[in-house]
Formats: sequence, structure tokens, C-alpha cells
Amino acid sequence: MFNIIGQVFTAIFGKAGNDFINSLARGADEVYDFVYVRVFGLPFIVLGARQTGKTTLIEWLRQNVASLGEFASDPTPPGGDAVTTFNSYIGDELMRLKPVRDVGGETDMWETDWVELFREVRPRGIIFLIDHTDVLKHKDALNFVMNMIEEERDAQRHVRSVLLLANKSDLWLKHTTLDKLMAQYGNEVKRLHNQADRLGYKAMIHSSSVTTGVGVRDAMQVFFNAIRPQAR
Ligand SMILES: Nc1nc2c(ncn2[C@@H]2O[C@H](COP(=O)(O)OP(=O)(O)OP(=O)(O)O)[C@@H](O)[C@H]2O)c(=O)[nH]1
Ligand SMILES: [Mg+2]
Repeated sequence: MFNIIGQVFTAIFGKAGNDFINSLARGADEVYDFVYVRVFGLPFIVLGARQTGKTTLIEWLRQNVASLGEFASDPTPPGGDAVTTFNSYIGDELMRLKPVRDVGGETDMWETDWVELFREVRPRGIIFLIDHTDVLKHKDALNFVMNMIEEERDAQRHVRSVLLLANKSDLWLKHTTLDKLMAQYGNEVKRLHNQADRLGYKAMIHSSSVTTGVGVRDAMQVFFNAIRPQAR
């Protein structure tokens, strides 16, 4: 849109016209970014097989603390729990975050709660959690999410990034590395990168320990800056 207007302005007013239309476009992007990040909230969803740390991560973001300490969560029930939009420091910047609902990770919730949440939220980003246990279950869950992204075209168009977060690093980082852990998911990671290239989103892989706070802040900063309208 701005391209066409820019060409017309350039034809009529030369370089000054082009500079003017560029400043308008940049201004519009900044306003759009501001409205998402500070007013409406960035829509994102948190998925992953059962007990990987989804509820704990949302609580970490909500409480905005270095480490969660004594926070204890119960398995999230069918239908999930509503989460109101909240402010959280991401790096140095206060951002408004909109996860909408915390869903459970039991297999029978994937077709129902996960797909409904994806359709309803039309998220700009997906955080997908795994841990060091039950590789087959995490593979199934990740393939399910990639199929869902493929099939749900209306929601798919909004996705800017998928963050694969290998959580509970406090339990596995002493014995292995992120690369070795992820080597077990070779096909899935390849598929994720292929899908990301094809559909135009950014795939990223990080490790974290949400309960001790290690790695979470960095991963959240990269993720939320990738899904804001003016990606940084
Ligand atoms: N050691 C360790 N435990 C964690 C970490 N993150 C979460 N947990 C624990 O893992 C268990 C499950 O965490 P939840 O946040 O409830 O996991 P969930 O993905 O929401 O689980 P469902 O709702 O059942 O799908 C809890 O006992 C958490 O305290 C972590 O980084 N390290
Ligand atoms: Mg939960």
C-alpha cells in the first residue's frame, strides 16, 4: 500500500515526496507496534505435553521475578484456565502480554483445547515446551502443533515466531547439552525450520529452567521482540 503511494509521490514530488511517504510508513509501524506492545497486548500461546512447565512459565511472566521459588502448580484441567492480560518486563521494556488461556498438556486436550486456543487467539507467537523426559511424547506434541499450524490457515497467517523451549535445564544441563538433547528431535527440528521458511515465521530453540530463572529472561526477550510488529 505504502509502496504504491510512495511510487506515486516519488513520480510527482521526486525524492522529497519519497522521504515524506517513508516517514509516514515508519510512523504508522511505530504506532502499530506501540498499540500492540503497550495497549492491547501481544497475543501468544503456550503449548507442550503435560507437566513441561506451561503454567509455571505463565506465572513466571506474570510475577516478573528472577526465580519463582515456592510456586506450586496443579495439572491444568480440561478447558484450561483463563489468564487476564498483564504487564511484564521483557528485558528493560514493559510489555503487555496476552496469553488468553493456560491450557493443559494431556493428549486428549490437543485436538480440543490447543486447537480452539490457536483459532481464538490467532497468536503472533507460540512457545512450545519440552523437558528431558518422554521424547516420543514431545515429538508427537510438536508434530501435532506443526500440523495445526499447517491446517489452520486463518490463525497461521499471524504467526511470527515459534519458540521451542527445552525446560527444566536445572535437571539435565549437568549431564548433557541443549544440542545433544535436541539431536533426538532431528526430524522434527528440520521440519520446524522448513515450515518456518515456507510460512515466513522465525523458529528458535532455547533452554530454560523456569523454576530457577536460568535462561528464561533471555529466551523471553528474543521471543517477544520477534513477535512484536516492529521485530527487533
Ligand atoms: N525442576 C524443574 N521443575 C519445573 C520447571 N518448570 C516447571 N517445573 C515443575 O514441573 C511441574 C509441572 O509444571 P507445570 O507448570 O504445572 O506444567 P504444565 O505444563 O502446566 O502441566 P499441565 O498443566 O499438566 O500440562 C511442576 O511441579 C513444576 O514445579 C523447571 O524449570 N525445573
Ligand atoms: Mg498447566
